Amino acid sequence: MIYDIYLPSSTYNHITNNKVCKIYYTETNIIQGNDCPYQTPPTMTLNSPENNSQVSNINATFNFTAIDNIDPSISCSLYLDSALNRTNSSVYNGSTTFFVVSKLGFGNHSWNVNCTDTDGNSNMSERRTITVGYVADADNNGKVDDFELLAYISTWASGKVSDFDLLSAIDQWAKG
Ligand SMILES: [Ca+2]
Ligand SMILES: [Ca+2]
Repeated sequence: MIYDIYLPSSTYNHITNNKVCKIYYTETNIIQGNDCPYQTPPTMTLNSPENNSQVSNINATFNFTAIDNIDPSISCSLYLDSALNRTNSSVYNGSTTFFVVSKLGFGNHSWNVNCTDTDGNSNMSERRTITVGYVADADNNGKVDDFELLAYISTWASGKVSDFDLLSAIDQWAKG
């Protein structure tokens, strides 16, 4: 036979706000296991940019989804090159969240996200690498519009991007 016994949080140092753990005992008082939902940290999925992708030197959009087992709102921070860049302290559980960063320096950078739930449990996402360069889709909306193409042609004319990259940009522009 298994009993459910609810113990007050004060018996556990790691639990705050009078929250309880559920401990399962057998008749012989041996703990069968415990269930402490207030100790479970959020988990994060990085959506974009992809690992090893190229992003615009003008605007880079970092997109992720954070999920927590309980809390409706989570605090999440963006780390660039292991340094805290910015924090959104009211990320909705399960929603897609964006951080837009302007004028990242050229070259390689790493990015990852750290989220903390309201019980103080935190978790770190995977870390991805991106390369910042001249990208035709400067505003990161997935399309190359007329103005972006014209700007990219000037960048190409000044020798900063290859013919191949320009042709790819024209291709993207033609697709609308
Ligand atoms: Ca949690
Ligand atoms: Ca665009």
